[in-house]
Amino acid sequence: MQLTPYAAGGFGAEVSGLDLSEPLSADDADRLRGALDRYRLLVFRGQELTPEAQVRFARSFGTVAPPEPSAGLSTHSEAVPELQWLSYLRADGSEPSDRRPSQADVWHTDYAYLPDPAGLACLFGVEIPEDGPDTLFADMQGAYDALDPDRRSELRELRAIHQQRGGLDPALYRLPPYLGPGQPDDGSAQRQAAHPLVRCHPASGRHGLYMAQCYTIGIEGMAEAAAKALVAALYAHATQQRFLHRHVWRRGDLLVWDNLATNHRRSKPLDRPRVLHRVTMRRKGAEA
Ligand SMILES: O=C(O)CCC(=O)C(=O)O
Repeated sequence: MQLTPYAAGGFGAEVSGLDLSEPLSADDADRLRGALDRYRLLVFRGQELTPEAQVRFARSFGTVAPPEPSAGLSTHSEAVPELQWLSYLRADGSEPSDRRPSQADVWHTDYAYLPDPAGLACLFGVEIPEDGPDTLFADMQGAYDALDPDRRSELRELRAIHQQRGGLDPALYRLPPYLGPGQPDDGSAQRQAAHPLVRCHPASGRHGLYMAQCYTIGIEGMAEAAAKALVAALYAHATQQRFLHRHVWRRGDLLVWDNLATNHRRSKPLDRPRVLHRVTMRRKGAEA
């Protein structure tokens, strides 16, 4: 197994020399967990993975979390309920009727609106069109480190509030259909959680900005306008080119990322058939 870091700053690395359709050795699994804590994003190319093999691979990083309902995501099959299917087409194969951008088209960390969000996720490229969309990743630890020390201590005092159908500018995108057909909107599908705006990584001890354009609705104890301005300023900082990695998809790519340390988004809204398989995990041995 070989690791090639993408950047001098250590954000993202490509892993070669592993066939993930076969079970990982305990030694390789250990090295991959360590590499993910260090690089926050791992990319494997040229894999042939069944849904079962992807779930087995995901289990090397921790407990596989039950899928959460999200825009464009549906459970793959009853046989593999842990795996979600992220597609342009609807589950019945029809074209989407609402083509506005979705929450995946703005910067986010997955499921920030849950009290204990799954800390890790992996995506496998099954059907990949030419010309994207790509997936963009932002290094939220690198962005935090680059702030000046006073700013860092101020931010460490704050807690951000995240909501499932939220975001400081919800008009930007289409919200997912959280409710099933005929299910009354009694508010139960509207989940909310508060987390420190700066989270400390349980394995590396590094701090990172923890926020999501599509979920963060405010900062505890701060007026809405001030919270909006703060989150916008932090995004302007964290999404500078020097903190970004763009993944240009090929069929057979498998990506694993750490949601405590990164944000991600699609480079442009889906407008053509594309299928990714997705599994989310809770880190082994630590709270996510
Ligand atoms: O479709 C993509 O490129 C990104 C998917 C995404 O945002 C997610 O899986 O959370």
